[in-house]
Amino acid sequence: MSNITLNVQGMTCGHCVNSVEGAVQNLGAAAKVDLPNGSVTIDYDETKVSLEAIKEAIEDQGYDVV
Ligand code: 9UX
Repeated sequence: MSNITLNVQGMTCGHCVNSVEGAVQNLGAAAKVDLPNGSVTIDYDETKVSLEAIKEAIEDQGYDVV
């Protein structure tokens, strides 16, 4: 398992949290958004899903991974 914290721009409300966490969870990874901090902590199995796919899923929701 791998763990990483990404900085994600554009998350400002609870619906954003649900969108981002849901998109990552759909890939079989665990995500926890820290809204005040503008970050997302992700636990994932790198043999099952790539970090690149996780970043794309977040960006597809309309947020910028920086
Ligand atoms: Mo809330 Mo987030 O109205 O993009 S869903 S700001």
